[in-house]
Amino acid sequence: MTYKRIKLNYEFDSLEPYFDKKTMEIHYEKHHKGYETKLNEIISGTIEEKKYPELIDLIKNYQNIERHDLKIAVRQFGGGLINHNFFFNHLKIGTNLKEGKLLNAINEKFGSLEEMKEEFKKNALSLFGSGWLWLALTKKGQMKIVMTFNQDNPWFHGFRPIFGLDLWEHSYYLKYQSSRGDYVDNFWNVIDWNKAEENFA
Ligand code: MN3
Repeated sequence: MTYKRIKLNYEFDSLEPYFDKKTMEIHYEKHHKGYETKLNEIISGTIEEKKYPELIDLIKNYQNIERHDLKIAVRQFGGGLINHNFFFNHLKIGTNLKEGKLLNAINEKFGSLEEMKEEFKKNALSLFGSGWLWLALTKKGQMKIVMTFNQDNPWFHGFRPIFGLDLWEHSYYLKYQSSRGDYVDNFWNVIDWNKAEENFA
């Protein structure tokens, strides 16, 4: 298997009570594993697998894949795999953003951290269907809230993500049902700001 899920460096119940154990377990062991399995099944033995052994390179070059079914698979399952690897890697309780370059950039763009959170939530609530919301940088280094549909991701579109939030119902419905806004509010309790700063740097 060429492309792999990250190993979680925390337990399924580590993000309680904000992200519940059952949701985390199903999310990682069923959904995330499904993207991993399906991508590897279809890409095994292809030229693309040899050419891009790193998932990030496969994702960045997805537009160049000629075989139609493979291109679709990379978009859906490759996208799902990299999105969840990125997302699960920046979850941790108890970090904060009190100073530093990321906070300065957020303040400059949005006015304050609170205003960024409000803007992020407004965007999250406006998503119709399934997708993701990201804080990302454009090629020119401008900070931007970016929405992507299905398992599309910022790399497809030339953005570099700082952090992302899964807005598929499978990521919150067991605990929050239709209250997506509460899920977004609680995301701020489990975001690992240290990882976000690393991603920004
Ligand atoms: Mn998901």
